[in-house]
Amino acid sequence: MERSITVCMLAAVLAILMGWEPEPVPASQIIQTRDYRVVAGDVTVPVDLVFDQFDPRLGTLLHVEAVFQFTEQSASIDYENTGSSAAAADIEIGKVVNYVGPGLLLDDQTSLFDAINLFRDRVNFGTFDGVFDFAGPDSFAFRQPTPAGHTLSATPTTFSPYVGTSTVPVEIVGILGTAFGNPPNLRVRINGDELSGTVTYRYDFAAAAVPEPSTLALFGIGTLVWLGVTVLRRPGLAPRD
Ligand SMILES: [Ca+2]
Repeated sequence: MERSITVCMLAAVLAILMGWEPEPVPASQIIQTRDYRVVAGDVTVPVDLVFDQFDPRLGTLLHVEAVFQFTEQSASIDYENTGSSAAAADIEIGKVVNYVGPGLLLDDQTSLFDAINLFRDRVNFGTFDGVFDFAGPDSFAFRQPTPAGHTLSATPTTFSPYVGTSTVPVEIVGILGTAFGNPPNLRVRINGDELSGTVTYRYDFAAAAVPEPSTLALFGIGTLVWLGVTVLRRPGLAPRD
C-alpha cells in the first residue's frame, strides 16, 4: 500500500518535472526612437542622443538594428566671383551626416555616414563688380527650395556596447559642403542650414525563460510530498503497519 503511494508520488513529481520546461522564447523587441533638430550657422553643431542599453536581465540580445533618417530642411550658401573676367563654375552642394556611435562603421576604416546632393549645376558669374557683398551679377545665392533627406539602416559591428544597464551615446554631425571647379577666384559663404531627423534603435532579443508561478508551486509541493514519503520510508522511521 505504502509502496504504491510512493510510486504514485514519484510518478507525479516526474510528470511535473518532465512537464516543466522553460517558456518558449519568442523573439522580443525593444524599440527606441529619438528625434532631433539642429540649426547651424557656419559652424558645425553636433547633436548628442542617448539610448538605453539592452538590460541583460531581460534575456539574450540577438540583434541590433539602427535606422537613421535625416531631412535637410533648408540650406543657404552664397558665392561671388572676384575674378577680373566672367566665368562659369560647376557647383555642387551636398549634405553629409555622420553617425558616431559604438560599432557604427561602414568598414574597418570608415565611420557610418549618409549623404545627399542638394545642388549640381553650372553657374555663370559676371565679372567682379568691385564690392565684396555676395550681391550683383558676380554672385550666386543658393537657397534650398524644398526639404530633402535620406534614410539609412545599419547594424553595429559589435553588440557588446549595447548590453548593460546604462546608456549608449550616438552623436550626429551634419556637414553642409560645396565644391566647384573653375573659376579659382570664387568666394564662398556658408550661411547655414537646418537639419532634422529621427534615429531608431531596435533590439531583438530572446526573452529570459521564466517558469510559470503555478507550475513552480506544484513542483514545490510535489517535491515536498515526495521527500516526506522518502523520509518516512527510511528504516527506523517508517510507521508500523
Ligand atoms: Ca559683388
